[in-house]
Amino acid sequence: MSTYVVVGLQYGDEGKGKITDVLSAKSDYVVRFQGGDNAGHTVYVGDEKFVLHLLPSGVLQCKGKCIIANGVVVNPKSFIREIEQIESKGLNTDHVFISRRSHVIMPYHILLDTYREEEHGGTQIGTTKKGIGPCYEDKIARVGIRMIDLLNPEVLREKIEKNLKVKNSLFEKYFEKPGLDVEEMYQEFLALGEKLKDRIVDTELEINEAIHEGKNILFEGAQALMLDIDFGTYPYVTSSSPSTGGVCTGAGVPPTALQNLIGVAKAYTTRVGNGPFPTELDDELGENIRQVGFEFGATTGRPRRTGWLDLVSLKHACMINGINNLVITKLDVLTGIHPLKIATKYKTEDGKIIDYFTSSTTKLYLYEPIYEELPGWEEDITNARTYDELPPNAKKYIEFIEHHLGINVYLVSVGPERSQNIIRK
Ligand code: 2SA
Ligand code: GDP
Ligand code: MG
Repeated sequence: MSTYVVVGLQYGDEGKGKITDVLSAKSDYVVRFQGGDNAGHTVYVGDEKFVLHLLPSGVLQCKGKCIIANGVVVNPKSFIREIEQIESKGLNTDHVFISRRSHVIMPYHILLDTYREEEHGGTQIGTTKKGIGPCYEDKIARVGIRMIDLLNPEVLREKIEKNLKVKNSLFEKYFEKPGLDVEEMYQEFLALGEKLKDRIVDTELEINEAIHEGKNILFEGAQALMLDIDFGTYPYVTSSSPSTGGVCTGAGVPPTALQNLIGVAKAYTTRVGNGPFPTELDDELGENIRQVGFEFGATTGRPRRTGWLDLVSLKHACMINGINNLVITKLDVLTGIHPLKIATKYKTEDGKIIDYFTSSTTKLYLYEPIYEELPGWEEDITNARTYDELPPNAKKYIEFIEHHLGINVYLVSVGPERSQNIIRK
């Protein structure tokens, strides 16, 4: 058996989609275990660009099965749209399945997410407005609708009725917006269930059987550790556990089955949405990185905030995830920048120097990063395919990260295309 877990170590958009695509060529299974269609995973195959939101990025290369496991929140309409998009490019999607236990993102979740984000005086998280938070809320409150419920007309109607009673009252009385119609929603979701019924299965059985048969399984994370509901910059986080630990509950897999824990980090940092970002570059250089790295949300198109690499948060992310292999992406974007800065410590508001990540989000806004400076390089590195083809200062940059974290960097990505990788032995 070989299991691989690919997770983001920063605030998302590290290039997990590209890495998953590369690794999935050898996978029998690719499994999404958390998040939903808030994710945007971009894969370039030649001149063709694919942006996957809900489907595992492995759908493009994996010859085996692609699974949306129980921990994912599923918008069935997005699922169908994405399947149709992929099929329109001539790819087969018969190997894509959804867990019977996955929770369904309903129209009222999307509205609630949107109204809250737009509420005057509310806490603007800067969500993707895909209904992710409200859907996970209902799951935990035990009033959610699961994929299996779409296949049972009586249960579906009852659950929609009960939910709309509460949600419509909130929409009408609190948000002063119109309520939603039970019958219309029931008919729509019953039809969606009918359309998807052959894909709705007990994915935990499939996955565990595959583990016992010694298959290659890749678990693909969405978002990242700094957006983790527990270990991220709460409340500016997503509502799931994008950590390696999230695989166990999100796919029904025992911890003992997880072997290769691969953490993906950009050579710098980006964040989309609100919340603290100690190494943010709110200047011309930050704008330059945004343009060169094409840092715009893959789902919403929002400009991503940019900044220096932050090893304090990266160390935290590696610790929680137990990362044993690192991937550094977008090293090419740093070409031509002198000097390069990497934060290794923070100075707290009362002058203390610390090298660990804080649980106090309010204090984090007051912390100042302490940087180490490294020399940059001028050479175009996008055609490098072996580590030795990198300029000495690019190697120094990689080795600085490696030594600081004590974790091997086994892949360096130097461009968005599938082949633009340096794999170190
Ligand atoms: P949500 O919608 O409830 O999950 O939002 C909560 C926070 O999580 C952040 N978040 C993301 N951050 C980076 N990338 C994500 N996916 C898209 C992409 C984002 C986009 O690949 O670019 O297109 O804007 C993603 N999804 C959620 C979000 O910004 C909030 O900070
Ligand atoms: P994900 O959410 O982690 O899958 O990342 P996204 O797809 O949202 O964002 C990463 C962006 O960087 C995408 O546009 C990728 O095509 C691009 N990308 C990935 N790796 C590299 C790289 O090494 N260099 C450059 N220049 N772009 C990259
Ligand atoms: Mg993304």
